[in-house]
Amino acid sequence: VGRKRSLIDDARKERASGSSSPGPSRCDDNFVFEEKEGLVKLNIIFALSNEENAAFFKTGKVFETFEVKLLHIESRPARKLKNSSGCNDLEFFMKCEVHSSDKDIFINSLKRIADSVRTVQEEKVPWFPRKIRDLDKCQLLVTKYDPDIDQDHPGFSDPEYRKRRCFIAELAANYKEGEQLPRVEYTQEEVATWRQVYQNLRSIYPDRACKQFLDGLEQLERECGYGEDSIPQLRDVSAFLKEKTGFQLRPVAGLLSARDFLASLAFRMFQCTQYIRHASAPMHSPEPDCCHELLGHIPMLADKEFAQFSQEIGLASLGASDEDIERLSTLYWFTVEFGLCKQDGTVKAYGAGLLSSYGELIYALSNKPEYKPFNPEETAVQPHQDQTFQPVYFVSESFEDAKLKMRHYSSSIQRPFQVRYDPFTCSLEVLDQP
Ligand code: HBI
Ligand code: FE
Repeated sequence: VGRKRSLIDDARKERASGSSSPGPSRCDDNFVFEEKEGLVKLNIIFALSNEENAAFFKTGKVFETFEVKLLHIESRPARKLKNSSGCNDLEFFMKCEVHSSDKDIFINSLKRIADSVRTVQEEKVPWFPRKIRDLDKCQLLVTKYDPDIDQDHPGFSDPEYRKRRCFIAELAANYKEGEQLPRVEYTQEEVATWRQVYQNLRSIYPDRACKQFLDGLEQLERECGYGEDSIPQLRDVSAFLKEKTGFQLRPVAGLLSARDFLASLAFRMFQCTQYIRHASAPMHSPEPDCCHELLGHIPMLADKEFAQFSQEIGLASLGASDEDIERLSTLYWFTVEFGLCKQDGTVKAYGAGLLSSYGELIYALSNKPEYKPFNPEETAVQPHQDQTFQPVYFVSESFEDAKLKMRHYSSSIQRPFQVRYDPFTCSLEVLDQP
């Protein structure tokens, strides 16, 4: 202990005097060390001069002093020749575990003996929610088509509309998991917009929507007050879905980042906007609104198989790399948003983007667009845009077929762990793979 104290004191003095080792690279102060029960894991690299007598054993003393647990060690010739005699230095790579409070002093102590001391980052897994309450932290909004920013937004020059949007956005921003879903008292103008959308779409669903959608919508009309006369409340719709498929809703202020949106699906949670599009453009909205969610998405989420399909996409997204999120998000786009499937020999729509857009639903099922068979590897890299109709739609043989292909694709995503959803606790079990 006495020895440890003196090393610590030395290190403190060194820090106080402002001198630091002149090595080419040093410990990165911004590095995020994962801490657990007062211990941190470090991956540390350092070089030792061949000329320094028994330097390696001196580093061992440092480990001993700070009670650092060595987990792994490798050595290799250092890349740089340190002196003209051509004598090779050795470089060491060590994984170890150190008391969090000793981390900096430990590293500084090594720097007195070794050269080029540096820590390297473990392959990092992006944060993801483990329990349903963590979804309060999945609220990263994408500022795209914002009526306060985007001049082309139909509500941009309507201060009343923008005020209303702010009010509804606040409700979502203040919502915490487990609270009652906020109710919104919709104005006559808002209901009139809803009515127009509802009437138009409802009249073309029977020939164009898949049977799971029609089933779901009929149930919603019977049991959940769906109809042209009022905008359904998220609270009622969430209770309805919970009984049918275990899906629930939570309010969200606008377009969410793909990562946060997909992560919520892993918990059978659908993040749902509560505002309605601007009255001047009832047939089109550049961003998700309650017409899109309530008419496009909700009827499908009342189907057990589709609910499972959605959750599986969500589970595949957890902790995935940015590139994998991009691919999953594209797959989501061409299935959940713009997917077509064969039913009884004809092609029907099951994508919410189609089922909430009068113009595109008719277009997608005309003979104009190109169809391709749904194949995740190809679909995941298909370029797409959200300004006009899609140039291509992917058709799956059936839901079952889409689900199996999707599952196969998901299992090809590389992650250093496995996740399993526990429906009893609504949380994730994360299983490390050795
Ligand atoms: N955010 N509020 C909201 N609603 C969506 O339907 C939605 C989203 N963010 C991303 C998204 N959908 C998907 O298109 C994918 O990017 C995951
Ligand atoms: Fe959507």
